Amino acid sequence: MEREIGTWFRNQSPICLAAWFFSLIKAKTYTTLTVELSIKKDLEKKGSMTISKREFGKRRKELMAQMESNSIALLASAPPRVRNNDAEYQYRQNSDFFYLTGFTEPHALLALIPGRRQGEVVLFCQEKNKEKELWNGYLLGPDAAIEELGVDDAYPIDDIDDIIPGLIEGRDRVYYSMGKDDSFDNRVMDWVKVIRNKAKIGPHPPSEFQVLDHLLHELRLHKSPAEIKLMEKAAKISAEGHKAAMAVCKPGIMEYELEAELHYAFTRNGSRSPAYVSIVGAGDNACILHYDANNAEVKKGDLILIDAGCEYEHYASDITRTFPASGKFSPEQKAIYEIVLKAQEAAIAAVKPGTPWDAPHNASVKVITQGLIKLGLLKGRPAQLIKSEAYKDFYMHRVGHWIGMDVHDVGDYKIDDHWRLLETGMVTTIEPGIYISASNTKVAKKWRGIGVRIEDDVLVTKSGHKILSTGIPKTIQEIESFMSVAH
Ligand SMILES: [Mn+2]
Repeated sequence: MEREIGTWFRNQSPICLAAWFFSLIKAKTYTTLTVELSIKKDLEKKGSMTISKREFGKRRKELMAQMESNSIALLASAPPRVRNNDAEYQYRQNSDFFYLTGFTEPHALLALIPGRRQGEVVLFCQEKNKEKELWNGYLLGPDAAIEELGVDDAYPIDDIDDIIPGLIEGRDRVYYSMGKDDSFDNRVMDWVKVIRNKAKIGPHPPSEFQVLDHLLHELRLHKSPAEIKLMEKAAKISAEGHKAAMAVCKPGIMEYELEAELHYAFTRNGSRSPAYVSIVGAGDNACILHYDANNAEVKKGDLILIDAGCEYEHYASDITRTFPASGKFSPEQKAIYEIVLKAQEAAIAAVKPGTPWDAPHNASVKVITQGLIKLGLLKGRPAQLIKSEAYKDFYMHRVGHWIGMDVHDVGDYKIDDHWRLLETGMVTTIEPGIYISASNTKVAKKWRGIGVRIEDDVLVTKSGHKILSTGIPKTIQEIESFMSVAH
């Protein structure tokens, strides 16, 4: 491919090359124009959005209010992860730890000790160190942490083994995230051993260990107004990415070139990372649910499925759009797309306080089953096909998941074996799909290689719901007219 382009260049006259180059610039200016207008608006609000120190404090108070008396909770920051040899992955704080501290540095630990007279909130973090800071950047240090993060006490992380057994000592119960990180599990046990070894001379070691997750994750499941604002902002940035990719898409472009448009929009708007690995699947790749190779060429007649969302200030967005490579849906693609869109509308309509978690899913299953019968892709009566789960040949996943700081956010879906009821402040994705693989010989050839998913982030509100991910073409008419203007 590269060699072919090289030859092509050498064979062109200078005038011809200049014209070609000019046409490139013109195309680029034109396609990004509509997108850029709204990006600019975003940039004006740069840096103005975060969670307040007060809210982090409120979260700690709420968690401590639910802990058993005479207990301690320990939360560790995320460990840095090696990518290969000396190179590390971009650091991302542990969501639970960040939720309670707002602190983004590694090598830190938070202890919550309700009722402790000398201070209930104790942080351990790296000390200020001129040499380290010269190599790796600014460190907050324990002294400034007290003021900046609003904790009661802060100590150097290097002193933790000397200090923390004394904080655990005399407490009946230790809450921590058990069984997720071997090295942290071992450290907690080491601290307990120190107390046990001294037990003969007085202090008693804790007798109960409890998983912290449940209490904390129930808090995280219910989003505050400030969190919702950040999620809306994340979705807004992602929308710019989706529009940019849609605008430049044409047969011959590579999937990773579309991915680049997404990530360019994310980063230039202040998102430092996608919330998950972006999926850009053209043609049959759209039928692979977790496709992320993103290295195939977009062919004429393909549908492109993009499932991508940025993370903004530790909050995720998760959006999927499916559109035709050439800007025009074929009749078969249209027929499948209409069903998925109707299913998404029905599922979103089912999102309101008091309805069970699976109501939106069931609504989507009903519409998809009926739609597939109408097209002759399923045969039988709707009620019976739903019962036998015949739709699963085409729609094999659930309609959505909680979303928040994690793209698949924390929080139980069932309480006592029953689907829980939706409550104001919860946010879920709604993402039905139909996937007909190119190798599916059970259906007529014209249907094969069509994969469609449409996904938005939906907040449960008092009066029903609010879609957080707006402003991206979604109906067939919206997509076709957006792409015809862009091309
Ligand atoms: Mn999703």
